[in-house]
Amino acid sequence: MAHFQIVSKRSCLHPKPEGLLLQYGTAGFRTNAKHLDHIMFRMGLLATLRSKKTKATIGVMVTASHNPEEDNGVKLIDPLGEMVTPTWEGFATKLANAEQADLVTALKDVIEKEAINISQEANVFTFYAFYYYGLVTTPMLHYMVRCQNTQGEYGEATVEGYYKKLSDAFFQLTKNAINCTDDQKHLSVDGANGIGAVKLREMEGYLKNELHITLFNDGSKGKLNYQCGADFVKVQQKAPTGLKMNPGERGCSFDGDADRIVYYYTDAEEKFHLLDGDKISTLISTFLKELLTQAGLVLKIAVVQTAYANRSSTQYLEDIMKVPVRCTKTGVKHLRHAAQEFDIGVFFEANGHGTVLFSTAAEEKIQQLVENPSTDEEAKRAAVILQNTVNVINQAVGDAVSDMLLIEAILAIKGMTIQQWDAIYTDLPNRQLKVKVLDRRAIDTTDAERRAVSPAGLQEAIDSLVKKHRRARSFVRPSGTEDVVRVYAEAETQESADTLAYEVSLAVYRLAGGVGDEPKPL
Ligand code: G16
Repeated sequence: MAHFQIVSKRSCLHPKPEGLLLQYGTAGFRTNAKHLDHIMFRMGLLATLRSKKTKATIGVMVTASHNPEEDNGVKLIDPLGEMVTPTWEGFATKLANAEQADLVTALKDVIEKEAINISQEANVFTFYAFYYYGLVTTPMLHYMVRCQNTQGEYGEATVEGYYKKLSDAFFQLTKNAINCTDDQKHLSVDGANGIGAVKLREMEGYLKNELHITLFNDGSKGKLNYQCGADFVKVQQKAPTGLKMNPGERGCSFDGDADRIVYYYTDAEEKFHLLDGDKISTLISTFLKELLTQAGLVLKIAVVQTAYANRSSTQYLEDIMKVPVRCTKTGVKHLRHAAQEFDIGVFFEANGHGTVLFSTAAEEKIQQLVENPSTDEEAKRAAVILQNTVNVINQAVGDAVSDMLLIEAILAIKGMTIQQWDAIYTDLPNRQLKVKVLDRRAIDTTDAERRAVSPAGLQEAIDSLVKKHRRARSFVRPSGTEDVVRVYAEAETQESADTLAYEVSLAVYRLAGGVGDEPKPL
């Protein structure tokens, strides 16, 4: 009982502002940092319980990720480096919203529901809980939690271990490069003024001569995610500020905590071309499928997307590549879940957040092929590349650095320029907007967020607006990381997509309790 008295006393040092209600959203709690003190304290408590329950290391990541500098956030990371389960997300919300006097009851409720034996498990948690890594990217923490809980089988649970594992696999892959000139080894990286820039600087030494990085927005000046970073580039469809690139050269942007990446280039006419998460998953799945064929391996490969995926990408994957495609709700935890149903599950959100999962059986089959002396030369080469691909990928979570190395390796191995990659299919023009409403929970959705079920009349309004445009599609959903409703529209022309996005925004504003100025045409 003494535990609870201590918790009660200490929690008074981190009081919950009365009446403040926060939800464990798409990726944890995310809001203005000044509202998060009590949340951080309470998530420390919950991580302790989760660790006792699982008898494993649990990660706690503090990050504002793609959000503005004044925001912050916290999320819990489960034993294999994945997001915490939905049940525990529910506990997190309950704990976060318990008034001061009810906190201990809320804690006891979790302990009871999950049958946690606090005294028996206390040592396990204490041992892991104070292992402090300092500043790392979100995916590095996910990676380390996984390494720790697999007793090092996944890799060494240190920053150096991470750099070494990824760079070694990258070197093995680039040995297969076709005529890779120094120019082709060059990449401009926008670090979003976040931790990814710092870590990439540290990692550069490990990459030696295989990748020449010019780093922009490295945090030495400029604000986190401000006019730069993957979210800015994807939503605004333009290059980040501060980045200097010649026409035709490759560039990429990380987000603030380096779990997302998007690529781009500018053509001779200075037109900006974005290669987002959909283009990335197409490149990766095509590469993997070709290797499986060369290796003679029969493994079920699929791509998981969300409603934001450009319809051209889905059609290309299904119709041309003959790769099954699944659609889930936004949030990598949902995509990951769907990806686990396949031997190889490539999951990417259009915003550049994603990775690839390999089942244990798939990894074993690849391994057997590599080790089998009777494997023919072509099959063996493909199997070795597959094995190194597994090693360069951070299967724990989407990881900008790991994704970047994989993409660079694929382009080098295929001898492919960014223009050739871009030409695989042509995106339908699209537009994303945000609408402020009184309470974004007024919007409820179904069918992997592709249809709105409330407020009444909204979906009907969207349906009739969509009909006015060619090859059009639109949906709305409440954000889980910002206090806004997101609107997505795509259509045959940019003008059409912009008009549709504006019209749907107006419908949201009028039917879902819009606040502030009415949306204006773009
Ligand atoms: C987080 C999630 C992503 C999600 C994004 C936006 O990204 O991890 O899965 O796509 O938020 O979510 P929403 O549209 O609900 O605001 P990050 O990079 O901020 O961790």
